[in-house]
Amino acid sequence: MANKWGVIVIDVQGDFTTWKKGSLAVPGSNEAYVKSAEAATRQLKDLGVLIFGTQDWHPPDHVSFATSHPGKKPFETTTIGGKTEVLWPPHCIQGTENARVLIDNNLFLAIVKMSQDPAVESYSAFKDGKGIKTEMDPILQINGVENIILYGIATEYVVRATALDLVEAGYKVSVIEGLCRGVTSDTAAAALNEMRSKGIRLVAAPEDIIEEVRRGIPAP
Ligand code: VGL
Ligand code: ZN
Repeated sequence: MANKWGVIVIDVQGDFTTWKKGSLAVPGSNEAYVKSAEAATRQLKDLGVLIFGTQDWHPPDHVSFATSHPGKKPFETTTIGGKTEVLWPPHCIQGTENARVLIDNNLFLAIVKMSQDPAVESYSAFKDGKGIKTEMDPILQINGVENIILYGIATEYVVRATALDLVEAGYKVSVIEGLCRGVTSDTAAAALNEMRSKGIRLVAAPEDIIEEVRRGIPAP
């Protein structure tokens, strides 16, 4: 049975939300947003879908933090490992309150922690910035999951990078747009277009896919 449905809830953590006054709060990430993502996750789990999550989990001196680059401010760019990268306010520091996943942790079969290497910027929950794979792929494989439903934060960073790596690895991926939040509307819209152009299916709302799961129709 290698055609099961799975969900990957991306980085719904305090530091990315306005609800928890996070250091890198993205627009529209209020309590109502988190509760709607949680409700959809519970509904999908009740239909038998396997639920996985990701958790940005940085050491305090992570290379993506502006504070690690004297003279640099958050949202400026710099070169890391030969690539131009955005610098962030410190966020999702291992073990801190706002690094917690805000969705009921009992819903998850597993939560994959990411971006733990202090020297490496990583936006994909599938592999890090050096190309080293996380445990995501083996976890999906051991559970026979092939059709993946993705949503969370941030649209143009971890949602985008993870979705692109998953399709490249042969998974079928559907992104629920209404349950994603981006850093800016322009970059989020561009990321959604890029995902669509690379074979990722975009659906507007959880209802659009819940009915399909209920009827047992495999993703296209
Ligand atoms: C993310 C910026 C920095 C994300 C993580 O989860 O999309 N964005 N770290
Ligand atoms: Zn991060």
